[in-house]
Amino acid sequence: MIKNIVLVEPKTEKLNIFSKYELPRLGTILLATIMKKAGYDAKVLFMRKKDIIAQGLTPDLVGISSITNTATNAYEIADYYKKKGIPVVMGGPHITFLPEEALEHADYAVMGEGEISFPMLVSALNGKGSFSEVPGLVWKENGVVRKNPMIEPIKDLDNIPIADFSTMITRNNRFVNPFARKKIPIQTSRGCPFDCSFCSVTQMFGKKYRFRSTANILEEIVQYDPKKHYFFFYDDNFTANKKRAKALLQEMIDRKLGFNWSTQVRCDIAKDPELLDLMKKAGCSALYIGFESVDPESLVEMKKSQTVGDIEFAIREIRKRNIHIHGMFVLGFDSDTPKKTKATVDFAIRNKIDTVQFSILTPLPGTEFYYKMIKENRILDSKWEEYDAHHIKFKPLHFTEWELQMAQVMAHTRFYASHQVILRLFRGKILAFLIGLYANSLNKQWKKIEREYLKALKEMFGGAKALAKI
Ligand code: B12
Ligand code: SF4
Repeated sequence: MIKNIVLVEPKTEKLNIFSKYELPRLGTILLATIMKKAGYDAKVLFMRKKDIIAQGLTPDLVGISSITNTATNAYEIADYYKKKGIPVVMGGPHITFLPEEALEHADYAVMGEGEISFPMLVSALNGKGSFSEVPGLVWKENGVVRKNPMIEPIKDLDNIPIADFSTMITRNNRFVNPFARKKIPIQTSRGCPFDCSFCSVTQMFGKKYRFRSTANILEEIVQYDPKKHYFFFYDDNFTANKKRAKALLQEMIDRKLGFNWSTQVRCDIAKDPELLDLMKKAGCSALYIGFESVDPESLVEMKKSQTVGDIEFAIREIRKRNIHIHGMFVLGFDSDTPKKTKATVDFAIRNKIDTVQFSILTPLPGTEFYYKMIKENRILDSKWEEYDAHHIKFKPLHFTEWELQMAQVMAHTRFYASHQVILRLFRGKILAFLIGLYANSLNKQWKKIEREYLKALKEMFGGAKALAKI
Protein backbone atom coordinates (compact mmCIF):
# COMPACT_ATOMS: atom_id res chain seq x y z
CA MET A 1 0.00 0.00 0.00
CA ILE A 2 1.47 3.34 -1.04
CA LYS A 3 1.30 6.05 1.62
CA ASN A 4 4.69 7.79 1.52
CA ILE A 5 5.84 9.34 -1.73
CA VAL A 6 9.11 11.08 -2.51
CA LEU A 7 9.34 13.22 -5.64
CA VAL A 8 12.81 13.98 -6.88
CA GLU A 9 14.21 16.53 -9.26
CA PRO A 10 17.96 15.97 -9.61
CA LYS A 11 20.10 19.08 -9.70
CA THR A 12 22.56 19.16 -12.56
CA GLU A 13 26.08 17.98 -11.61
CA LYS A 14 27.81 19.84 -14.43
CA LEU A 15 28.68 23.50 -14.15
CA ASN A 16 26.34 25.65 -16.22
CA ILE A 17 24.86 29.13 -15.95
CA PHE A 18 21.97 27.74 -13.93
CA SER A 19 23.74 25.17 -11.73
CA LYS A 20 23.47 27.42 -8.70
CA TYR A 21 19.79 28.09 -9.30
CA GLU A 22 17.96 27.29 -6.07
CA LEU A 23 14.47 26.51 -7.31
CA PRO A 24 13.13 23.42 -9.04
CA ARG A 25 10.74 23.29 -11.94
CA LEU A 26 7.20 23.25 -10.67
CA GLY A 27 6.25 19.69 -11.70
CA THR A 28 7.44 17.84 -8.59
CA ILE A 29 6.03 20.53 -6.26
CA LEU A 30 2.61 20.40 -7.94
CA LEU A 31 2.47 16.61 -7.88
CA ALA A 32 3.48 16.61 -4.19
CA THR A 33 0.84 19.27 -3.45
CA ILE A 34 -1.87 17.17 -5.12
CA MET A 35 -0.83 13.99 -3.31
CA LYS A 36 -0.58 15.79 0.05
CA LYS A 37 -4.10 17.15 -0.41
CA ALA A 38 -5.25 13.61 -1.17
CA GLY A 39 -3.91 12.47 2.21
CA TYR A 40 -0.52 11.04 1.25
CA ASP A 41 2.78 11.93 2.84
CA ALA A 42 4.56 13.60 -0.08
CA LYS A 43 7.97 15.26 -0.09
CA VAL A 44 10.13 16.87 -2.76
CA LEU A 45 13.89 16.62 -3.02
CA PHE A 46 15.63 19.08 -5.35
CA MET A 47 19.31 18.36 -4.88
CA ARG A 48 22.35 16.57 -6.23
CA LYS A 49 22.49 12.77 -6.33
CA LYS A 50 24.80 12.39 -3.34
CA ASP A 51 22.56 14.63 -1.20
CA ILE A 52 19.47 12.69 -2.25
CA ILE A 53 21.14 9.45 -1.21
CA ALA A 54 22.34 11.07 2.03
CA GLN A 55 18.69 11.71 2.96
CA GLY A 56 18.30 7.95 3.39
CA LEU A 57 14.55 8.09 2.70
CA THR A 58 12.74 4.81 2.03
CA PRO A 59 9.29 5.80 0.74
CA ASP A 60 6.69 3.47 -0.76
CA LEU A 61 7.05 5.12 -4.18
CA VAL A 62 9.58 7.43 -5.81
CA GLY A 63 8.67 9.80 -8.65
CA ILE A 64 11.61 11.27 -10.57
CA SER A 65 11.41 14.27 -12.86
CA SER A 66 13.93 14.78 -15.63
CA ILE A 67 14.91 17.19 -18.34
CA THR A 68 17.55 16.03 -20.79
CA ASN A 69 20.68 17.33 -19.07
CA THR A 70 19.62 15.75 -15.76
CA ALA A 71 18.57 12.40 -17.30
CA THR A 72 21.87 10.61 -16.56
CA ASN A 73 21.59 11.47 -12.87
CA ALA A 74 17.88 10.78 -12.84
CA TYR A 75 18.53 7.26 -14.14
CA GLU A 76 21.26 6.68 -11.55
CA ILE A 77 18.89 7.78 -8.80
CA ALA A 78 16.18 5.49 -10.23
CA ASP A 79 18.68 2.58 -10.18
CA TYR A 80 19.54 3.42 -6.56
CA TYR A 81 15.91 3.27 -5.36
CA LYS A 82 15.11 0.24 -7.50
CA LYS A 83 17.98 -1.65 -5.87
CA LYS A 84 16.31 -0.93 -2.54
CA GLY A 85 13.13 -2.54 -3.87
CA ILE A 86 11.23 0.75 -4.07
CA PRO A 87 9.01 1.22 -7.15
CA VAL A 88 10.04 4.12 -9.36
CA VAL A 89 8.02 6.23 -11.80
CA MET A 90 9.60 8.83 -14.05
CA GLY A 91 8.19 11.86 -15.88
CA GLY A 92 9.07 15.27 -17.28
CA PRO A 93 10.16 16.70 -20.65
CA HIS A 94 12.94 14.15 -21.32
CA ILE A 95 10.97 11.07 -20.28
CA THR A 96 7.94 12.18 -22.33
CA PHE A 97 9.90 11.74 -25.56
CA LEU A 98 12.03 8.73 -24.58
CA PRO A 99 9.81 6.68 -22.25
CA GLU A 100 11.24 3.33 -23.38
CA GLU A 101 14.72 4.50 -22.36
CA ALA A 102 13.32 5.41 -18.92
CA LEU A 103 11.91 1.90 -18.51
CA GLU A 104 15.48 0.57 -18.48
CA HIS A 105 15.72 2.20 -15.04
CA ALA A 106 12.19 2.77 -13.77
CA ASP A 107 9.04 0.67 -13.42
CA TYR A 108 6.77 3.27 -15.01
CA ALA A 109 7.15 6.31 -17.24
CA VAL A 110 4.54 9.02 -17.70
CA MET A 111 4.37 11.11 -20.86
CA GLY A 112 3.04 14.68 -20.73
CA GLU A 113 1.42 16.59 -17.88
CA GLY A 114 1.31 14.58 -14.67
CA GLU A 115 -1.42 16.19 -12.53
CA ILE A 116 -4.08 13.66 -13.59
CA SER A 117 -1.92 10.65 -14.53
CA PHE A 118 0.24 10.50 -11.38
CA PRO A 119 -2.63 10.23 -8.84
CA MET A 120 -4.34 7.71 -11.13
CA LEU A 121 -1.18 5.61 -11.25
CA VAL A 122 -0.85 5.70 -7.46
CA SER A 123 -4.51 4.61 -7.15
CA ALA A 124 -3.92 1.79 -9.62
CA LEU A 125 -0.89 0.67 -7.62
CA ASN A 126 -3.12 0.71 -4.54
CA GLY A 127 -5.56 -1.59 -6.28
CA LYS A 128 -8.08 1.04 -7.43
CA GLY A 129 -8.19 1.21 -11.22
CA SER A 130 -6.01 -0.32 -13.90
CA PHE A 131 -2.81 0.76 -15.65
CA SER A 132 -4.55 0.84 -19.02
CA GLU A 133 -6.71 3.75 -17.77
CA VAL A 134 -3.76 5.96 -16.78
CA PRO A 135 -3.19 8.52 -19.58
CA GLY A 136 0.32 8.65 -20.98
CA LEU A 137 1.49 5.67 -18.90
CA VAL A 138 4.27 3.49 -20.33
CA TRP A 139 5.12 0.25 -18.56
CA LYS A 140 6.19 -3.33 -19.14
CA GLU A 141 3.82 -6.27 -18.97
CA ASN A 142 5.43 -9.72 -19.23
CA GLY A 143 8.51 -8.06 -20.74
CA VAL A 144 6.47 -6.23 -23.40
CA VAL A 145 6.29 -2.42 -23.40
CA ARG A 146 2.75 -1.05 -23.21
CA LYS A 147 1.99 2.58 -23.96
CA ASN A 148 -1.23 4.48 -23.31
CA PRO A 149 -1.92 7.53 -25.51
CA MET A 150 -0.46 10.79 -24.16
CA ILE A 151 -2.85 12.90 -22.11
CA GLU A 152 -4.59 15.92 -23.65
CA PRO A 153 -3.25 19.12 -22.07
CA ILE A 154 -5.29 20.09 -18.99
CA LYS A 155 -8.01 22.48 -20.17
CA ASP A 156 -8.67 24.53 -17.05
CA LEU A 157 -5.44 25.40 -15.24
CA ASP A 158 -7.46 26.84 -12.33
CA ASN A 159 -8.18 23.23 -11.35
CA ILE A 160 -4.51 22.72 -10.47
CA PRO A 161 -3.82 23.55 -6.81
CA ILE A 162 -1.51 26.35 -5.77
CA ALA A 163 2.07 25.08 -5.33
CA ASP A 164 2.77 24.12 -1.71
CA PHE A 165 6.50 24.72 -1.11
CA SER A 166 6.33 23.25 2.39
CA THR A 167 6.64 19.86 0.63
CA MET A 168 10.21 20.72 -0.33
CA ILE A 169 13.05 19.46 1.85
CA THR A 170 16.42 21.16 2.04
CA ARG A 171 19.71 19.30 2.21
CA ASN A 172 19.83 19.25 6.02
CA ASN A 173 16.34 17.84 6.13
CA ARG A 174 14.57 20.99 7.27
CA PHE A 175 11.31 21.88 5.62
CA VAL A 176 11.65 25.03 3.62
CA ASN A 177 9.57 27.88 4.87
CA PRO A 178 8.14 29.43 1.70
CA PHE A 179 7.93 32.79 3.37
CA ALA A 180 11.66 32.78 4.04
CA ARG A 181 12.47 32.37 0.35
CA LYS A 182 13.14 35.34 -1.79
CA LYS A 183 12.37 34.23 -5.31
CA ILE A 184 9.02 32.48 -5.77
CA PRO A 185 8.23 30.57 -8.98
CA ILE A 186 4.67 30.95 -10.21
CA GLN A 187 3.35 29.64 -13.50
CA THR A 188 0.46 31.64 -14.95
CA SER A 189 0.18 29.95 -18.37
CA ARG A 190 1.19 26.86 -20.33
CA GLY A 191 1.95 26.26 -24.00
CA CYS A 192 3.01 28.58 -26.77
CA PRO A 193 1.41 29.35 -30.14
CA PHE A 194 4.81 29.44 -31.89
CA ASP A 195 6.80 26.45 -33.07
CA CYS A 196 10.55 27.10 -32.91
CA SER A 197 12.50 24.13 -34.24
CA PHE A 198 14.83 23.83 -31.21
CA CYS A 199 12.17 24.06 -28.48
CA SER A 200 10.14 21.23 -26.95
CA VAL A 201 7.49 23.35 -25.24
CA THR A 202 4.78 22.94 -27.86
CA GLN A 203 5.26 19.16 -28.14
CA MET A 204 5.13 18.86 -24.36
CA PHE A 205 2.54 21.48 -23.37
CA GLY A 206 0.75 22.12 -26.68
CA LYS A 207 0.46 24.99 -29.14
CA LYS A 208 -2.79 26.14 -27.61
CA TYR A 209 -2.02 28.85 -25.06
CA ARG A 210 -3.74 28.05 -21.77
CA PHE A 211 -3.80 30.47 -18.88
CA ARG A 212 -5.06 30.68 -15.32
CA SER A 213 -7.74 33.21 -14.48
CA THR A 214 -6.57 36.50 -13.00
CA ALA A 215 -8.45 35.70 -9.76
CA ASN A 216 -6.69 32.34 -9.44
CA ILE A 217 -3.22 33.87 -9.99
CA LEU A 218 -3.94 36.69 -7.56
CA GLU A 219 -4.99 34.16 -4.92
CA GLU A 220 -1.47 32.71 -5.14
CA ILE A 221 0.34 36.05 -5.33
CA VAL A 222 -1.29 37.65 -2.30
CA GLN A 223 0.07 34.90 -0.01
CA TYR A 224 3.43 36.58 -0.31
CA ASP A 225 4.97 39.77 1.00
CA PRO A 226 6.47 42.26 -1.48
CA LYS A 227 9.12 43.20 1.07
CA LYS A 228 10.37 39.63 1.32
CA HIS A 229 9.50 38.04 -2.01
CA TYR A 230 9.67 38.57 -5.71
CA PHE A 231 8.35 36.35 -8.46
CA PHE A 232 9.73 34.51 -11.44
CA PHE A 233 6.73 33.77 -13.61
CA TYR A 234 7.67 30.35 -15.00
CA ASP A 235 5.77 30.90 -18.27
CA ASP A 236 7.26 30.17 -21.68
CA ASN A 237 5.60 33.17 -23.18
CA PHE A 238 3.96 35.38 -20.55
CA THR A 239 2.31 37.71 -23.06
CA ALA A 240 1.20 35.24 -25.77
CA ASN A 241 -2.35 36.44 -25.10
CA LYS A 242 -1.98 40.20 -24.71
CA LYS A 243 -5.55 40.73 -23.52
CA ARG A 244 -5.18 38.35 -20.61
CA ALA A 245 -1.69 39.70 -19.78
CA LYS A 246 -3.07 43.25 -19.65
CA ALA A 247 -6.00 42.19 -17.44
CA LEU A 248 -3.63 40.47 -15.00
CA LEU A 249 -1.19 43.39 -14.94
CA GLN A 250 -3.99 45.94 -14.48
CA GLU A 251 -5.31 43.95 -11.52
CA MET A 252 -1.83 43.85 -9.95
CA ILE A 253 -1.58 47.61 -10.41
CA ASP A 254 -5.10 48.35 -9.12
CA ARG A 255 -4.51 46.28 -6.01
CA LYS A 256 -1.21 48.15 -5.42
CA LEU A 257 0.54 44.85 -4.72
CA GLY A 258 4.05 46.27 -5.16
CA PHE A 259 5.87 43.04 -6.12
CA ASN A 260 8.91 42.89 -8.37
CA TRP A 261 8.95 40.10 -10.90
CA SER A 262 10.58 38.76 -14.02
CA THR A 263 9.47 36.46 -16.82
CA GLN A 264 10.11 35.17 -20.35
CA VAL A 265 8.64 37.01 -23.34
CA ARG A 266 9.18 37.40 -27.06
CA CYS A 267 10.38 40.53 -28.85
CA ASP A 268 6.87 41.21 -30.10
CA ILE A 269 5.82 42.75 -26.75
CA ALA A 270 7.63 45.91 -27.82
CA LYS A 271 5.07 46.43 -30.58
CA ASP A 272 2.48 47.11 -27.87
CA PRO A 273 3.69 50.11 -25.83
CA GLU A 274 0.60 49.95 -23.58
CA LEU A 275 1.55 46.38 -22.61
CA LEU A 276 5.14 47.37 -21.84
CA ASP A 277 3.98 50.32 -19.75
CA LEU A 278 1.63 48.09 -17.78
CA MET A 279 4.42 45.55 -17.22
CA LYS A 280 6.70 48.23 -15.84
CA LYS A 281 3.95 49.69 -13.65
CA ALA A 282 3.04 46.22 -12.33
CA GLY A 283 6.62 45.67 -11.13
CA CYS A 284 8.45 43.93 -13.97
CA SER A 285 12.16 44.29 -13.28
CA ALA A 286 13.75 41.83 -15.72
CA LEU A 287 12.82 40.11 -18.96
CA TYR A 288 14.32 36.95 -20.43
CA ILE A 289 14.02 37.22 -24.19
CA GLY A 290 14.86 34.69 -26.89
CA PHE A 291 16.70 36.89 -29.40
CA GLU A 292 18.36 33.69 -30.69
CA SER A 293 20.31 35.20 -33.62
CA VAL A 294 20.87 38.37 -35.59
CA ASP A 295 21.26 36.38 -38.79
CA PRO A 296 18.02 36.66 -40.82
CA GLU A 297 18.60 33.25 -42.43
CA SER A 298 19.03 31.51 -39.07
CA LEU A 299 15.87 33.21 -37.75
CA VAL A 300 13.92 31.79 -40.69
CA GLU A 301 15.56 28.36 -40.36
CA MET A 302 14.56 28.05 -36.68
CA LYS A 303 11.00 29.29 -37.47
CA LYS A 304 11.27 32.02 -34.84
CA SER A 305 8.84 34.38 -36.62
CA GLN A 306 10.89 37.44 -35.69
CA THR A 307 13.23 39.78 -37.55
CA VAL A 308 16.48 41.50 -36.60
CA GLY A 309 14.50 44.77 -36.70
CA ASP A 310 12.10 43.34 -34.08
CA ILE A 311 15.07 42.55 -31.84
CA GLU A 312 16.55 46.05 -32.14
CA PHE A 313 13.18 47.69 -31.56
CA ALA A 314 12.50 45.51 -28.50
CA ILE A 315 15.86 46.40 -26.94
CA ARG A 316 15.18 50.13 -27.43
CA GLU A 317 11.62 50.07 -26.08
CA ILE A 318 12.37 47.88 -23.07
CA ARG A 319 15.47 49.89 -22.18
CA LYS A 320 13.40 53.11 -22.25
CA ARG A 321 11.36 51.63 -19.41
CA ASN A 322 14.45 50.67 -17.46
CA ILE A 323 13.73 46.93 -17.38
CA HIS A 324 16.75 44.59 -17.22
CA ILE A 325 17.16 42.64 -20.48
CA HIS A 326 18.57 39.11 -20.40
CA GLY A 327 19.11 38.21 -24.07
CA MET A 328 19.24 34.55 -25.00
CA PHE A 329 21.13 33.60 -28.18
CA VAL A 330 21.63 30.22 -29.85
CA LEU A 331 24.69 29.43 -31.97
CA GLY A 332 25.13 26.75 -34.63
CA PHE A 333 22.12 26.71 -36.97
CA ASP A 334 22.87 25.37 -40.44
CA SER A 335 22.87 28.93 -41.83
CA ASP A 336 25.28 30.02 -39.09
CA THR A 337 28.99 30.60 -39.79
CA PRO A 338 31.89 31.72 -37.58
CA LYS A 339 31.58 35.18 -39.17
CA LYS A 340 27.89 35.39 -38.31
CA THR A 341 28.64 34.30 -34.75
CA LYS A 342 31.04 37.20 -34.44
CA ALA A 343 28.32 39.53 -35.74
CA THR A 344 25.94 38.21 -33.06
CA VAL A 345 28.44 38.90 -30.26
CA ASP A 346 29.25 42.33 -31.75
CA PHE A 347 25.51 43.07 -31.82
CA ALA A 348 25.04 42.13 -28.16
CA ILE A 349 27.96 44.32 -27.10
CA ARG A 350 27.05 47.25 -29.37
CA ASN A 351 23.44 47.25 -28.19
CA LYS A 352 24.55 47.16 -24.54
CA ILE A 353 22.26 44.26 -23.65
CA ASP A 354 22.42 43.96 -19.85
CA THR A 355 23.17 40.24 -19.68
CA VAL A 356 23.17 37.43 -22.23
CA GLN A 357 23.62 33.73 -22.63
CA PHE A 358 25.02 32.15 -25.78
CA SER A 359 23.77 28.59 -25.98
CA ILE A 360 25.03 25.93 -28.33
CA LEU A 361 22.14 24.63 -30.39
CA THR A 362 21.20 21.30 -28.77
CA PRO A 363 19.12 18.45 -30.22
CA LEU A 364 16.70 18.03 -27.32
CA PRO A 365 14.40 14.99 -27.68
CA GLY A 366 10.97 15.96 -28.92
CA THR A 367 12.14 18.95 -30.94
CA GLU A 368 12.00 19.24 -34.72
CA PHE A 369 15.77 19.82 -34.66
CA TYR A 370 16.32 16.52 -32.81
CA TYR A 371 14.41 14.50 -35.42
CA LYS A 372 16.24 16.30 -38.25
CA MET A 373 19.62 15.48 -36.69
CA ILE A 374 18.63 11.82 -36.26
CA LYS A 375 17.45 11.64 -39.87
CA GLU A 376 20.69 13.18 -41.10
CA ASN A 377 22.78 11.02 -38.76
CA ARG A 378 24.39 14.10 -37.19
CA ILE A 379 23.98 13.36 -33.46
CA LEU A 380 27.40 12.91 -31.83
CA ASP A 381 26.40 10.91 -28.74
CA SER A 382 23.77 10.62 -26.02
CA LYS A 383 25.77 11.64 -22.98
CA TRP A 384 22.64 13.38 -21.68
CA GLU A 385 24.49 15.21 -18.91
CA GLU A 386 26.20 17.24 -21.64
CA TYR A 387 22.92 18.28 -23.31
CA ASP A 388 23.06 21.55 -21.38
CA ALA A 389 23.67 23.98 -24.27
CA HIS A 390 27.29 24.27 -23.11
CA HIS A 391 28.51 21.22 -25.04
CA ILE A 392 28.41 20.39 -28.73
CA LYS A 393 26.17 17.40 -29.42
CA PHE A 394 25.66 17.42 -33.19
CA LYS A 395 27.66 17.84 -36.35
CA PRO A 396 27.38 21.49 -37.43
CA LEU A 397 27.42 22.49 -41.08
CA HIS A 398 29.79 25.46 -41.33
CA PHE A 399 31.93 24.87 -38.23
CA THR A 400 33.92 21.92 -37.03
CA GLU A 401 32.61 20.60 -33.69
CA TRP A 402 35.52 22.21 -31.89
CA GLU A 403 35.00 25.54 -33.64
CA LEU A 404 31.35 25.75 -32.63
CA GLN A 405 32.25 24.82 -29.06
CA MET A 406 34.93 27.50 -28.99
CA ALA A 407 32.61 30.00 -30.66
CA GLN A 408 30.38 29.76 -27.60
CA VAL A 409 33.26 29.94 -25.12
CA MET A 410 34.70 32.95 -26.92
CA ALA A 411 31.32 34.65 -27.20
CA HIS A 412 31.03 34.61 -23.41
CA THR A 413 34.69 35.57 -22.99
CA ARG A 414 34.16 38.65 -25.16
CA PHE A 415 30.79 39.70 -23.77
CA TYR A 416 31.86 39.24 -20.15
CA ALA A 417 35.44 40.54 -20.53
CA SER A 418 36.44 42.47 -17.39
CA HIS A 419 36.37 45.86 -19.11
CA GLN A 420 32.89 45.16 -20.52
CA VAL A 421 31.65 44.20 -17.06
CA ILE A 422 33.10 47.34 -15.46
CA LEU A 423 31.45 49.47 -18.16
CA ARG A 424 28.08 48.28 -16.83
CA LEU A 425 28.93 49.75 -13.46
CA PHE A 426 29.64 53.12 -15.10
CA ARG A 427 26.28 52.87 -16.85
CA GLY A 428 24.67 52.47 -13.43
CA LYS A 429 23.58 48.89 -14.20
CA ILE A 430 24.35 47.29 -10.86
CA LEU A 431 22.52 44.00 -11.50
CA ALA A 432 24.14 43.63 -14.93
CA PHE A 433 27.51 44.36 -13.31
CA LEU A 434 27.05 41.71 -10.60
CA ILE A 435 25.81 39.08 -13.04
CA GLY A 436 28.70 40.06 -15.33
CA LEU A 437 31.23 39.36 -12.55
CA TYR A 438 29.62 35.98 -11.93
CA ALA A 439 29.53 35.10 -15.64
CA ASN A 440 33.15 36.16 -16.11
CA SER A 441 34.31 33.85 -13.34
CA LEU A 442 31.95 31.04 -14.41
CA ASN A 443 33.33 31.07 -17.94
CA LYS A 444 36.88 30.74 -16.59
CA GLN A 445 35.87 27.97 -14.19
CA TRP A 446 34.05 26.12 -16.96
CA LYS A 447 37.11 26.18 -19.24
CA LYS A 448 39.23 24.83 -16.39
CA ILE A 449 36.84 22.04 -15.42
CA GLU A 450 36.25 21.04 -19.05
CA ARG A 451 39.93 21.23 -20.08
CA GLU A 452 40.11 17.52 -20.98
CA TYR A 453 36.85 17.66 -22.91
CA LEU A 454 38.04 20.69 -24.91
CA LYS A 455 41.42 19.06 -25.57
CA ALA A 456 39.81 15.87 -26.83
CA LEU A 457 37.39 17.83 -29.03
CA LYS A 458 40.26 19.81 -30.52
CA GLU A 459 42.29 16.68 -31.22
CA MET A 460 39.31 14.97 -32.79
CA PHE A 461 37.91 17.80 -34.88
CA GLY A 462 40.31 20.78 -34.89
CA GLY A 463 39.72 23.53 -37.44
CA ALA A 464 41.37 26.61 -35.98
CA LYS A 465 41.16 28.68 -39.15
CA ALA A 466 37.60 29.81 -38.71
CA LEU A 467 38.19 30.80 -35.10
CA ALA A 468 39.94 33.97 -36.15
CA LYS A 469 36.55 35.16 -37.38
CA ILE A 470 34.80 34.83 -34.01
C1 B12 B 1 11.43 27.93 -15.47
C2 B12 B 1 12.32 27.14 -16.40
C3 B12 B 1 13.68 27.17 -16.15
C4 B12 B 1 14.30 27.90 -14.95
C5 B12 B 1 14.21 27.14 -13.63
C6 B12 B 1 14.01 25.66 -13.70
C7 B12 B 1 15.12 24.77 -13.19
N1 B12 B 1 15.41 24.73 -11.93
O1 B12 B 1 15.73 24.06 -13.97
C8 B12 B 1 15.76 28.11 -15.41
C9 B12 B 1 15.86 29.49 -16.01
C10 B12 B 1 16.84 27.96 -14.34
C11 B12 B 1 15.87 27.03 -16.50
C12 B12 B 1 17.07 26.58 -16.97
C13 B12 B 1 17.20 25.65 -17.98
N2 B12 B 1 16.24 25.17 -18.76
CO1 B12 B 1 14.39 25.50 -18.43
N3 B12 B 1 12.52 25.79 -18.34
C14 B12 B 1 11.77 26.42 -17.49
C15 B12 B 1 10.30 26.36 -17.93
C16 B12 B 1 9.98 27.64 -18.67
C17 B12 B 1 9.28 26.11 -16.85
C18 B12 B 1 9.54 24.90 -15.92
C19 B12 B 1 8.31 24.56 -15.16
O2 B12 B 1 8.25 24.70 -13.96
N4 B12 B 1 7.23 24.10 -15.87
C20 B12 B 1 5.94 23.85 -15.32
C21 B12 B 1 5.87 22.46 -14.68
C22 B12 B 1 4.48 22.19 -14.17
O3 B12 B 1 6.21 21.51 -15.68
P1 B12 B 1 7.20 20.28 -15.37
O4 B12 B 1 8.10 20.61 -14.26
O5 B12 B 1 7.78 19.83 -16.64
O6 B12 B 1 6.21 19.15 -14.84
C23 B12 B 1 5.09 18.63 -15.52
C24 B12 B 1 5.41 17.44 -16.46
O7 B12 B 1 6.69 17.49 -17.01
C25 B12 B 1 5.18 16.22 -15.65
N5 B12 B 1 6.26 15.77 -14.77
C26 B12 B 1 7.38 16.39 -14.40
N6 B12 B 1 8.07 15.65 -13.52
C27 B12 B 1 7.38 14.54 -13.32
C28 B12 B 1 7.65 13.42 -12.50
C29 B12 B 1 6.74 12.38 -12.50
C30 B12 B 1 7.01 11.22 -11.62
C31 B12 B 1 5.58 12.42 -13.30
C32 B12 B 1 4.63 11.30 -13.28
C33 B12 B 1 5.31 13.54 -14.11
C34 B12 B 1 6.21 14.58 -14.11
O8 B12 B 1 4.10 16.61 -14.82
C35 B12 B 1 4.26 17.97 -14.43
C36 B12 B 1 2.93 18.61 -14.24
O9 B12 B 1 2.20 18.63 -15.44
C37 B12 B 1 10.37 25.11 -18.89
C38 B12 B 1 9.32 25.06 -19.97
C39 B12 B 1 8.04 24.48 -19.41
N7 B12 B 1 6.94 24.99 -19.86
O10 B12 B 1 8.01 23.60 -18.58
C40 B12 B 1 11.78 25.18 -19.43
C41 B12 B 1 12.48 23.87 -19.80
C42 B12 B 1 12.24 22.85 -18.71
N8 B12 B 1 13.94 24.24 -19.77
C43 B12 B 1 14.59 23.68 -20.66
C44 B12 B 1 16.01 23.84 -20.81
C45 B12 B 1 16.62 23.24 -22.06
C46 B12 B 1 16.75 24.53 -19.85
C47 B12 B 1 18.28 24.75 -19.85
C48 B12 B 1 19.14 23.59 -20.33
C49 B12 B 1 18.51 26.01 -20.70
C50 B12 B 1 19.93 26.45 -20.90
N9 B12 B 1 20.23 26.78 -22.11
O11 B12 B 1 20.73 26.50 -20.04
C51 B12 B 1 18.54 25.09 -18.37
C52 B12 B 1 18.86 23.85 -17.54
C53 B12 B 1 18.81 24.11 -16.06
C54 B12 B 1 19.23 22.92 -15.25
N10 B12 B 1 18.36 22.45 -14.37
O12 B12 B 1 20.32 22.42 -15.41
C55 B12 B 1 13.76 22.78 -21.55
C56 B12 B 1 14.00 21.32 -21.22
C57 B12 B 1 13.86 20.40 -22.39
C58 B12 B 1 14.64 19.16 -22.21
N11 B12 B 1 14.21 18.09 -22.85
O13 B12 B 1 15.64 19.12 -21.55
C59 B12 B 1 12.31 23.30 -21.26
C60 B12 B 1 11.20 22.26 -21.36
C61 B12 B 1 12.04 24.45 -22.26
C62 B12 B 1 12.27 24.12 -23.71
N12 B12 B 1 12.83 25.05 -24.42
O14 B12 B 1 11.98 23.10 -24.24
N13 B12 B 1 14.69 26.64 -16.93
S1 SF4 C 1 11.26 29.18 -28.13
FE1 SF4 C 1 9.76 30.47 -27.09
S2 SF4 C 1 8.51 31.30 -28.78
FE2 SF4 C 1 9.58 29.53 -29.60
S3 SF4 C 1 8.15 27.80 -29.33
FE3 SF4 C 1 9.55 27.82 -27.54
S4 SF4 C 1 8.43 28.99 -25.99
FE4 SF4 C 1 7.46 29.45 -27.97
